[in-house]
Amino acid sequence: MMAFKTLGQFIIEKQADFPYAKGELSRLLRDIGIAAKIINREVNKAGLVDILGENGDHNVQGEAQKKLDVYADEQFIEALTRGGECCYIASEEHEECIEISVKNLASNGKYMVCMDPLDGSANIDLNVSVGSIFSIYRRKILDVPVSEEEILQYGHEQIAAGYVIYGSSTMLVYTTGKGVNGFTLDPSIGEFCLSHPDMKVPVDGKSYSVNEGNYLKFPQYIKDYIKYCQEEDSDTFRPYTSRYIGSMVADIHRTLITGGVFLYPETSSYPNGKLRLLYECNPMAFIIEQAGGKAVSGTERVLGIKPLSLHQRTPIVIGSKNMVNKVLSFMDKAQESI
Ligand code: P6P
Repeated sequence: MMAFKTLGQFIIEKQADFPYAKGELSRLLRDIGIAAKIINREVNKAGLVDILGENGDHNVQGEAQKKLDVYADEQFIEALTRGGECCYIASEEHEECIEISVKNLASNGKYMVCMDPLDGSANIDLNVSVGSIFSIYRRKILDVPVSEEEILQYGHEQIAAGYVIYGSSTMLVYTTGKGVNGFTLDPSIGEFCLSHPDMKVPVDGKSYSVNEGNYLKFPQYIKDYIKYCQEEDSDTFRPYTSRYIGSMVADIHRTLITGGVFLYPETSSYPNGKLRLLYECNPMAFIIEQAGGKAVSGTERVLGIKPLSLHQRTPIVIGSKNMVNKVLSFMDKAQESI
């Protein structure tokens, strides 16, 4: 039986990538892995334990909060607090940031985490894959109290980003800017083991992923692109397959592995797109770019968008480089015709 390298061994091994690292980032990634294992245990038995259904509360998005959402949020906050490397958390489940501070500033954590503790929550009761998404920034000034504008950094300033997908198996996929690696949880030993080293997005794909129920609300260039996907052309493997799970982590994970393009464009109901910049689009864009893919809002690179607020939304087109560029060519054509 091949002995897999565990997440912990891999993180320590890669610590050498950061000449000045004293282990803080390694410990922070370890803390996230611990929370993921605890959440995985509950997600896997959600159908059995009275943890499904709504707890009567609502989160800042006004969405009915599922108990598992709250549980996942609590587990990440607890693990990050206990680990001591993180001083500030922006979570989808909280309107304001959570400060984790100890008495003297000097011993506070140097890192800040943006997270969606359980993305795709509408699918929880349907037994469809859900996931956790995280994005890590480093503080730039250490001797002053942390504040919200410090976490509003460009996506290209991320130190690390990753997701956990709770699916047919549980995987943790992350990047620290030196490529993307995937780890599969081996329940028999309770460890994430390196199963997908150096992940790369195929430059082309044969599937597109978009909620076509919004078709009438899309801008014309997106409608034109969807029609392009459905045309018969064997040279470009069209018509493409349509695959949409409605859980961003699952849709992006498939795109990372098989290639393809995922789109959540602006619509008349979501003029700035639906997905959140800080804890959905930026981490996924960092991962996909590190794997050789591309992620744009339409008008600009996702990682180049200046965040102005914690729960800011952005449109997103992300995946195989050639397919994202094709979408952009439809946008350019539409703009020329104005
Ligand atoms: P729609 C889940 O609620 C989520 O935030 C993402 O995980 C997913 O990609 C998107 O919303 C689905 O949105 O409007 O297609 O149901």
